[in-house]
Amino acid sequence: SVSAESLKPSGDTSDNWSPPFHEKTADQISRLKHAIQGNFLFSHLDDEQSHQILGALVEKPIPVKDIKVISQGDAGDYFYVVEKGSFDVYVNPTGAIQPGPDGMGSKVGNIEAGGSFGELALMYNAPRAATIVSAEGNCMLWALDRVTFRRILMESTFARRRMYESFLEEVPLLSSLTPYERSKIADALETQKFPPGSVIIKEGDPGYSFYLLEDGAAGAYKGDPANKVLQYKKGDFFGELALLNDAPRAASVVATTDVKVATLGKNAFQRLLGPVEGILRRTKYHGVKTGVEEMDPLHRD
Ligand code: 1OR
Repeated sequence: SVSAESLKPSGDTSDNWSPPFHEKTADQISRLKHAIQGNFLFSHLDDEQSHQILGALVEKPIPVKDIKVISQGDAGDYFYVVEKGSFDVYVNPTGAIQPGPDGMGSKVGNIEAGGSFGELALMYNAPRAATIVSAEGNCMLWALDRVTFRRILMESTFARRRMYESFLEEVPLLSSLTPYERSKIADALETQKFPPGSVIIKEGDPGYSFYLLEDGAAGAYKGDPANKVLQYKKGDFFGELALLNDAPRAASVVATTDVKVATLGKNAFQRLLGPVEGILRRTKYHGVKTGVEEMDPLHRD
């Protein structure tokens, strides 16, 4: 049968490529499914793509602490998903790992079970941007080869990441984040569309998501719909208060035009927007009963 994949235009002209298939035990399959369950990188794949990825992943146990899985400066070969254990990320600002005790540079992060790493070199045909070292014993990784990564994940997941990266660069709230932090947010966003007049958030409801306005215009009101308190345009955010304060929605938000929003679930919001929580909390809604111009000007220019 002809797969959808082979009908898609791609850099490599049509060929007989099919992903490697590594037979797995029932136990491996269930562990693997559990490991990738919460990972946004796999949530936009169709059934065939998921099946191909599951088949192509190979188990890679990392039995002891301090094993270098990736060395900064090397060429990229595999993308990794963490099933068990955790890994530290080191970056040497001068480039590749240097000889000597400080050669790996300083620790800039940690990746835990359910997370993944090693995508950048494969996406951009670039040297490894960081060194990844096991932070404990008895870790388990799943590795995806470069070709399968490029043929399947690049056309779906990472095409989305790139699209959202350019939008997120223009969002004032996120301007203090590093590009890598914005990439992680891009992976976690879900797109939703609303026709004019539809209620995106209803006052009094519990809050499960945070919203970035990707396209169109929306307005917020409290109580009476005539009582408009805020106007939102592309790049603005809303829906943060209920999540920050664990409180019901403080206002309704209604689409003024056709609207496209990018949403983050509560967990992702807390995990990924931690660095801008201060800005979110300082966003004050003065005199919400009186006018659209009264939101803290800090976030309204
Ligand atoms: P890679 O293929 O370049 C190293 O191999 C991997 O480390 C990289 O893909 C990412 O998956 C992962 N900057 C660059 N790469 C990072 C970072 C990172 N964190 C994890 N990786 N930064 C840390 C941000 C918390 C920015 C440091 C300036």
